[in-house]
Amino acid sequence: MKLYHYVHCPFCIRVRMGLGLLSISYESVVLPYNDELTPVQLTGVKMLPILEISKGNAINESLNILKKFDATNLLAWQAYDKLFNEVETLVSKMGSPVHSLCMPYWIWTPEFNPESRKYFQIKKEAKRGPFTNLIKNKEISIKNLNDILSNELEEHLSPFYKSSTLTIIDIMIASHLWGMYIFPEFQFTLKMHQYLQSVKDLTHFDYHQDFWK
Ligand SMILES: N[C@@H](CCC(=O)N[C@@H](CS)C(=O)NCC(=O)O)C(=O)O
Repeated sequence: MKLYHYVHCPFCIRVRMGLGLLSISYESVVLPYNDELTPVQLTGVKMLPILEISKGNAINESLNILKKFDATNLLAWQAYDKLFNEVETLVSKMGSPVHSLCMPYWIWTPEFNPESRKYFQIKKEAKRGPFTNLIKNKEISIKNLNDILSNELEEHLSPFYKSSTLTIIDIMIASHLWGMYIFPEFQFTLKMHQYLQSVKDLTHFDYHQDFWK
C-alpha cells in the first residue's frame, strides 16, 4: 500500500499515527503541494491523505482510512461516536491558531521546493491573509491557542482525553497540535508535552522520517 501525504498536514499525520498504532506498514509518498494531477487521478479530488490499497483502489478521508483497517477496534471508536461534536469543535478551534502560526514556517521545511512553496503560499494567503501579518499577529494566536489548551483540553487529560487509554480522539488532537513543535516561540506545558510524547511513542510516529532515510 502507498500513503500519499504532506508532511505538515494534520490529517495526514492523523493517518500516519493511526496506521503506526495499528502496525500497518505502507510505502510513504510525500507529494509536492502543487501536484494536482496525482491526487485527482487517484480519487478525483486534490486532497490528501490518500491510501492506495492496490492499483485502481484508493481512498481518502483520514478517519475512513483508519476505520477500514481497525478491525479489532484498537482506536476505541466508541469514544469518538460519544464525543463527536465536542471533539470536532475542539480540533477545528485549535486548527485555526495552529495553521496561522505554523504555515509561514512549514513552507521552509524540506517538504517544500520553490514551486510548491509559492503554490502553498498563494493558496493559503487567499484564505488567511499575508503570512507576514500572521506572524506580526502571532501573540494573539499564541494566546488563543494557550487559552484553548488550558481551558478546554488539559483538564480532560487523564492521562488521555477523557480516558485512561489512548483512543482515536488523542490521535486527532495530537496530530493537530504537532505542528507547534516547529514554531520557535511556543512552548507546550509539561503536561501537554508529556501527553503528545506518549501519543508519539504509542503510535511510533516520527514527524520528519521521510527526510532522513
Ligand atoms: N477531511 C479530510 C481533510 C483533509 C485535508 O483538508 N487535507 C488538506 C491538507 S491539510 C489538503 O489536501 N488540501 C489540499 C489543498 O488545499 O490544496 C481528511 O480528514 O482527510
